[in-house]
Amino acid sequence: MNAPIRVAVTGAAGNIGYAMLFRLASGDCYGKNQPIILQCLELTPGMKALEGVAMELQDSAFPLLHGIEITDDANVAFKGANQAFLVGSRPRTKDMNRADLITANGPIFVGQGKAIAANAASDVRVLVVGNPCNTNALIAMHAGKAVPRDRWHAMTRLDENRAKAQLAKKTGALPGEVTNMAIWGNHSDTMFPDFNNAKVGGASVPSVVDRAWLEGEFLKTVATRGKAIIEARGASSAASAAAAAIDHMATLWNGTAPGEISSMAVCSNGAYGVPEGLIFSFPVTASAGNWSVVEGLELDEFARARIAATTAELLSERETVKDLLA
Ligand code: NAX
Repeated sequence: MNAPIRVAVTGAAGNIGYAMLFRLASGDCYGKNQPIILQCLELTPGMKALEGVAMELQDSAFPLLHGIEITDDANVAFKGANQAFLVGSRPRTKDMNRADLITANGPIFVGQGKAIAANAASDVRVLVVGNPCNTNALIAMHAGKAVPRDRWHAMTRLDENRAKAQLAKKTGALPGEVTNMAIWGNHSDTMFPDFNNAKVGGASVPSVVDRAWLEGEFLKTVATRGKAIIEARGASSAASAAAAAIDHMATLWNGTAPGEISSMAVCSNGAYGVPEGLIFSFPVTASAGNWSVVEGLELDEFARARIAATTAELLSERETVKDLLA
């Protein structure tokens, strides 16, 4: 058995938090030999509910759960944290557009970025789930400058998983047979699920699926899936978002299999012409907590146009929050 790691989760009493904590505690992310100490952060009004979640975690008697701390103080939640899931943020209400949401949530990520830099373990890895996650991660990365830039991630794994599921459904394959399904860009409806470089049962996707469907219905279904879930369920994706967050951090922790590509929104180093410093979803490989962008993928004119559009959106989001970027 390894020594326990400290895992911070913000927004821990929310829907995604509730779906995620039990899977973290049961070993689904870091494996059955890796005990964890959960450090859960909530807003003060959410603390009562969080107490109840902590009681349920205790009652589950997970052998790998070596401790649960609950707090409304970010400095306490991130103390010694090796892994951090930044889920808590203000949800978008009917009267808000995307820019309003960005402005409302930005200050949360300034505070949390600073608290991570001041308190977390030297090997900390951070995944931002709270929306708009790419730009929130950008804000946190700037506020937490002492933490190397490659440690800050935003989540596009749910988009990757949704794309895999749609391709599996279309071809009759199992989801596990769909590989190398990379998402480019922003976690928004401008992101580009790169069907050209994806594979089903080892075959290139465009060689087995009609291109018109890929460019049309496939992209639309993946881009609007979150909305479709809200319409059907009356609430936004929670268990699938939690599953994707666990997938992302498990991939980073365990590494990608040889030849496997995954999607992570990470700080651009200029690869594929994406402006440096943007938190941008790239096709990556991972090993022992580190990642690298997969080089040399072919991008046709259609893909390049889609990537240009999602880049433009992220640049405009960066402009909206420029006063928060220290
Ligand atoms: P909930 O509203 O159920 O839960 C959010 C929780 O965060 C609440 O309990 C709230 O009290 C807490 N919170 C708010 N501000 C906080 C702060 N400053 N510090 C600590 N806790 C804070 O939302 P939920 O359904 O769990 O969604 C959470 C976030 O995930 C939202 O921003 C949502 O938009 C985003 N999502 C991101 C996805 C992605 O793929 N990146 C997909 C799913 C989801 O939409």
